[in-house]
Amino acid sequence: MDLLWRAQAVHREANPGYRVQLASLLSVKTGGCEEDCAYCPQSMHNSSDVTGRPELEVEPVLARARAAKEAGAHRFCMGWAWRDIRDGAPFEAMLAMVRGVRELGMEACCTLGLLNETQAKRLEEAGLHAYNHNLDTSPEHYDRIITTRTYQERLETLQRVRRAGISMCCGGIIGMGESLTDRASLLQVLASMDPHPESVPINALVAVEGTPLEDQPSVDPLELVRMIAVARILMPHSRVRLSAGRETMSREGQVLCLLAGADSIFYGDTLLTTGNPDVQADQELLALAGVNPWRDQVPA
Ligand code: SAM
Ligand code: DTB
Ligand code: SF4
Repeated sequence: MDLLWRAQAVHREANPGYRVQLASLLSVKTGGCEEDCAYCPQSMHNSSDVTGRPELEVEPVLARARAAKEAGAHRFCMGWAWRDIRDGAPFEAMLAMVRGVRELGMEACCTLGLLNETQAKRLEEAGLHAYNHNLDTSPEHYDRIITTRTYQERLETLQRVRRAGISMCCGGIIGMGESLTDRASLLQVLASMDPHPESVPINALVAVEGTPLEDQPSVDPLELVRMIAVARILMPHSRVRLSAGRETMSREGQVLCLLAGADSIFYGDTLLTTGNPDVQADQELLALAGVNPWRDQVPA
């Protein structure tokens, strides 16, 4: 109760006029990823890997963005299952998608894996608002989750994103066998960044069959509430996103997360490859909680 109270006090002071941002998510390039992230259904190291799905082209992606906007989304996030995106046709198509989303008057976010300096700069020039690149867990627990790339490589991409002037979306996942100290350690890394990441997604593991984490017990929603509350207290002005894991949560659990300081949700029937509450259920949830979606004009 004390934690919730403190988180709420911080949140109300730092973000007056309580509002929740609705972000829609679309997987543009699905599956076949070279990395071995133990949680991820899209890794080619996992038998869950979804193969044979063609990469989406610019027009269908923009049609989805338009539909998301009409349904009330404020931000459009696009995912690519890459270790690092190749220059050439895929990168050019991705830039066209970013420009198209911006022309619709939405915030554009994308997640493409590791980036080099030139790629970061070109993304900024195309008008990208935010780059999502999660640290996922603590530096101490990381090696048990991913072996094909290091924490340090992730941090370097984040630094390039910052230097290019793109806002940073960086968070993690709970429920991957980590200790409470690991959770604290991840939050410490994030909160030690200066400035803090503008956006901090907190995901509860979706344990997908065929991944090494398939048998992990499901996350107690109160654990998610705690993680969000501590993130809010440590990073008062960041947007804390209640991300994966909502589909199996009760409305009450989700309302507690909002109360603890979450001010964004993924909005739309799917995340990347797994489900999410449907749009109508979310509209009802927000109305019942008396929370207003973010409707402001997106800054140029
Ligand atoms: N390949 C890029 C990368 O890893 O940065 C972008 C896509 S990746 C799927 C985006 C994020 O989704 C991951 O960093 C992870 O935090 C989250 N994620 C993936 N699978 C998940 C799962 N089963 N449960 C919860 N979060 C998950
Ligand atoms: C983030 O932290 N969570 C989103 C977004 N960033 C890209 C992705 C969640 C993916 C959940 C598993 C899936 O649907 O494949
Ligand atoms: Fe999945 Fe991204 Fe890891 Fe690839 S890099 S396996 S898409 S989380």
